Amino acid sequence: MRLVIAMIQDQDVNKLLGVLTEHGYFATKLASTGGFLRQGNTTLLVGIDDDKVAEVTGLIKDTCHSRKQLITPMESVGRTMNNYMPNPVEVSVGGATIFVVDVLDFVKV
Ligand code: 2BA
Repeated sequence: MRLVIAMIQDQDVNKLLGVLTEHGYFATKLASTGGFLRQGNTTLLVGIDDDKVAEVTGLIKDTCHSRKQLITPMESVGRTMNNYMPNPVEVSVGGATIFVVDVLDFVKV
């Protein structure tokens, strides 16, 4: 068994949970925060059989979109400087960051 851990943008969550459920997958949604932007995102946990990894990662890829976001560099590193206002920088966020890990044991009681 494998555990898919997917960090996605909040805007894609409802659609992706619908797609996963339609295809018969169980998922858990966790509220998370990106370490760089310090903004809310969503982490999904999806436990699946080994042979379903390609299908699940494909569904995530098809559903989650990349978006551009403007950030002020000093905000992202948590520093402040008087009278210094750096130009905003554009970063591309998503579609999704996906980890697939082996599951040693899976029990439902
Ligand atoms: P954040 O950490 O808020 O990162 C948002 C976006 O900022 C990233 O998009 C990337 O384009 C940029 N970014 C992040 N760290 C950077 C850095 N050190 N230098 C320059 N640019 C940087 P994505 O790569 O699509 O990541 C979206 C979210 O997925 C991340 O939000 C984070 O919550 C998660 N994530 C991405 N890679 C990860 C990893 N290796 N481990 C754990 N979480 C990760």
